[in-house]
Amino acid sequence: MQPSTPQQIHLADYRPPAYLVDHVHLTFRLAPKGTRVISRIRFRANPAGTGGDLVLDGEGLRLIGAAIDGVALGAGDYLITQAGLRVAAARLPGDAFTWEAEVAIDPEGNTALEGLYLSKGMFCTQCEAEGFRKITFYPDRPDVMAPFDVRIESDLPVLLSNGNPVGQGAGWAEWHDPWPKPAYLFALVAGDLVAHADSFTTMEGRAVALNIWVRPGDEGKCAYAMDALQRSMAWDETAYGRAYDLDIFNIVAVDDFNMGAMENKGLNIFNSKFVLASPETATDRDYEFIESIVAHEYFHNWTGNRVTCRDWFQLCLKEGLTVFRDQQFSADARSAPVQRISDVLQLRARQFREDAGPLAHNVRPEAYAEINNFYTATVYEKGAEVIGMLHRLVGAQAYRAALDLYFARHDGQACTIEDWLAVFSEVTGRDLSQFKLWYTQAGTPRLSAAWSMAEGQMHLTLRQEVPATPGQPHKSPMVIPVALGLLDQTGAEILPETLVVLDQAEVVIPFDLAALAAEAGRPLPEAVIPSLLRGFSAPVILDAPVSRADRLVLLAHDTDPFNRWEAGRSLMRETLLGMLLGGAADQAFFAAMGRLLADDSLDPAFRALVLALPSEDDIAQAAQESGIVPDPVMIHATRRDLQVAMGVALGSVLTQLYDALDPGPSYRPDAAQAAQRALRNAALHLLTLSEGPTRAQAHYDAANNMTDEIAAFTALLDIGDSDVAGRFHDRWQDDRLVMDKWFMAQISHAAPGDAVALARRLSAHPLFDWTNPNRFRAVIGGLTAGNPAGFHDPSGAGYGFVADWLIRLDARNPQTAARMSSAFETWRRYDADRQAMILAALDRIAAQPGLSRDLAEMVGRMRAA
Ligand code: B3K
Ligand code: ZN
Repeated sequence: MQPSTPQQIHLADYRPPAYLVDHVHLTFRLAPKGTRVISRIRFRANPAGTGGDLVLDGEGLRLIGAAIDGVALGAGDYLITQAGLRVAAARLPGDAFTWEAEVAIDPEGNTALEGLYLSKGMFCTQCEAEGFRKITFYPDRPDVMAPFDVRIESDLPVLLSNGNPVGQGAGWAEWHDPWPKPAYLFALVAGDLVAHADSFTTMEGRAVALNIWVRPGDEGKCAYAMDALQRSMAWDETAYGRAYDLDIFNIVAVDDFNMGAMENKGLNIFNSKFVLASPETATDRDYEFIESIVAHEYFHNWTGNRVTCRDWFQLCLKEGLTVFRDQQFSADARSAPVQRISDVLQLRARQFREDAGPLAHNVRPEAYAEINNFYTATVYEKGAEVIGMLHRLVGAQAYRAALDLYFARHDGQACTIEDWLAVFSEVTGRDLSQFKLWYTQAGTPRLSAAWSMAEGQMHLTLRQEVPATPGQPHKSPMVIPVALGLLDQTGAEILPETLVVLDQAEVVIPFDLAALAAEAGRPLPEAVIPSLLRGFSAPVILDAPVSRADRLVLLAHDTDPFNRWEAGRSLMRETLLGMLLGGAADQAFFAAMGRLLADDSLDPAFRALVLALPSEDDIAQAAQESGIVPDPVMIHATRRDLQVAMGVALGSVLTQLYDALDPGPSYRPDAAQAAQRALRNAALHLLTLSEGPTRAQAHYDAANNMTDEIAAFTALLDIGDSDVAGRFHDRWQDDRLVMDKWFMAQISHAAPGDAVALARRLSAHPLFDWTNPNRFRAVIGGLTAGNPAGFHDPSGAGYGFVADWLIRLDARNPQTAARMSSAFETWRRYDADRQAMILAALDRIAAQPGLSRDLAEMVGRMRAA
C-alpha cells in the first residue's frame, strides 16, 4: 500500500487575509485538564483582501460558545472542521465586528509541546509556527498582526504573558502588549517560579526590568544568561541602532521544549539547557550556546517581531537575518576568526549535508506540507550566509543604511524577501535580481578554480556549477563573491585581499604579477599561491588545484586566518581520504601542525580548531563529494588511526601545551579561558589515545568544571574505560542537564560495534524519560549524530532501533520525531546493502497508520529521492 502523501501548501497560492484584526483580548482560566480560553477579537475587512467568509484556524478545541457583536451564534451559524471554523459572509454584520468565543483545551493531554502545555506543573506555550490555533480560533497566519490584552486566572504564583504588566491580584494577572504582533509570538507562562532579576536602561532612556524565571533551586544558574542578555541589548543599540521597546523583558526556562528557544514578544521561552549554567554543570560550549541563543532571541525583537514575515515561506527573512546578527554579535564578543570557522564548520556539517541529499530545498522554500519541517540549516544557516554575502558585496556602511531603511519602512509590517532585497537595491542602486537566485535555487554551488602564468601575467579562471536538486534539474549561474589574495612561494602576500564577483558560468581574471610584486616590494615570483574564498566568502564547495606543498605554505603564512585553518583542514581531509584508500599520513603534515601548535602568538582557540579532525560525517561527506562510497565503520577506524598517529607524532608539543595551558583553579567562561581549555583538552584527547588512561584519569579527578570533566570522561570512554561512566552517574544522577550529557557521551563514544546495544540498554535505563525532548535527543541523537559508525552498523540494527523510536515518539510528539528523522537523509551516500536497509526502515515508518503530517512529509521526501 502506498502511504498517502500529505497535502502541500504553495507560495504561489498566497492570498492576503480576508479580515484583519484590530485588537485581541484573551482570558485564560487555567486548569491542567480543562483550561478555558475566552477570546474577544475585533475584526475588520482587509481593504486589500477579497472579503467573504470569516475563516478561523482551530485544532483540538472544544467550542463552548461564540458570539458576533454580542449575538450568540447557533449551531447552524458556523461550520467546524478539523482545521477550524467558518462563518458564512452572509452571517456577518458588516465589514467590522467583534468575535467572541469560549473554548476548552487540555494542556495536560498536550504531549506535542505545541500550543498550551504543561511541563512539570508549569503552564507554557509554544506557538510558532502554528500552535496558536490549538489555543483558540484565530486567523493563525503571520500577516495578521494585532495588539493583545491578556488576563490569566490561576492560583499559581507567577503569571506571565507578552508586553507590560497592567494589573495583578490574588489569582489573576493582566498584561498589555501594545506592539501589533502575529499570533505565533503569543506566549503565556504560569508556574511556581523564581526570578533572577536585573535591569537595563536603553539608549532612549527607558528603564527595563529584566527577569530570568526558573524553577526554585535553579536561580543560582542564571547569571551568565542575564549577562548575555544585557550585552545583547547594548550591542543591538550600537551595531544596529535598535533599542528595546517595552518596560519589561522576561525569559523563562522550561525543561520540556522541542527546540532551543522562542522569541515571543517580551516573554522569551527557553529550553532550560540554554539558560542554566554553572561551572560545575555546564561546559564552555554550553556557555557559548547560551550567549548566542539569548542574543538570537533578543535580536528577533526587531528582526522577526517588529518586522515579521508575510507568510512562512519567508521564514529566512527573520531567521537568516537573526542568525547573521547573532553571529556578528558572537564575533564581536569573542574572536571573529574563531567564530567564522565555527560557523562554517556548522554550515558544512548540517547545511551542506542537507543540500547534498533528498531534503535539499531553497532558502525560501516554495511548498511544504508541515512548516515545522522547514526550520532547517538551509533556512537558518544558509539564510545567514546569503546575508553575509550581501554585506560583503555592498560594504558595511551601505548594509547599515539598507537596514535602517528596512526598519523605518517596514516597522509593524509582515514582509517578504522582495521587500528585503528592495531596500538594498534602493540604497546601493544595484540590480539584485540575479543575486536573488540564492533564495530560489537549492543546492551547494561548486566553484572550481584554475590558473596559469606567463610573462609576469596570471590568469585565474573561476567556474561555477550548481547541482540538480529535488524538483530543480536545471540551474542558472549565481552571484558568487570570491574574496581572494595571492601569495608568492615563500608565503609573502603580493595581492592583499580583493573581491572578485563571479556572476557567469565562467570568468577569467588577469593579474599583472609584475606590477603586484613591485607594489608589494617583492621580486617577481616564479609561482603564486592563490588564497581563494577568504573568510569563506560564499557558501560553495571549492575545488582548487593547490598542491600539498602550497597548502602547507598557506597553513603557515596566509594572512587570512580562515584560509589558514582551511589549508590545514583540507590537508587533513585529504590525508584521511588517502588513508581510506590505503595510504598513510605524511611527515611534512605533522611537522607543519607541530609548528603551528607551538606558535604561542596564535589564539589557542584557533589552534584547537586547526588540531580538530573532521568529524566522521564530514569525512563521509567529503568521500561522497569525491565519488567514493563511504564506509562509516572504516571511516571511524581510519580517523582513530590518524588521531593516534597525531598523538604519537606531536606527543612532545601536545604534552607541553597540556602542561602550559592550565588556566588554574578559578573558572571563567570567557573566550580567553575557554580557548585555553579547548586546546588543552584537545591535547589531552590525543595524548590519551596514544599514551593510555593515566593523564585523563588524573584530569578527571582534578576537574573543577564540566568542560574538563567531560573532556576526561569522553577521552576515557574512547579508550574503553569501563568504570568512569559509573562514577559520573553517581555524582550527577540528580542533575537532569548533566545526565543528558551522560547518556549522550556514552553512546557517542562507544565502540561502533557496541553502540546499538548500549543505546538499547540505556533506553531501558530508569532515567531515560523518552517524553522529554532533550533526553530523547541525547540517546537517539547520541547514536545517529554522535556515533555514525554505530548507527550505520552493517547489521542494520541501528536503523531498526531508530525507526522503532521515531514511530513511538511520533504518536506523542510529531515535531521532534520528524526532526530526528533527518538522520536518514544521507542514505543515498551509502552502499547498496545499507541503502536497502534504510529504505526498508523508511518504508516501515511510512506504513504506520496514523503517522503525523510532520513525519510523513519527511519520510516521503527522503524516499522520493
Ligand atoms: N523561532 C523559533 C523557532 C520556532 C520553531 C518552530 N518549530 C526560535 C528561533 O529561531 O529563534
Ligand atoms: Zn530565530
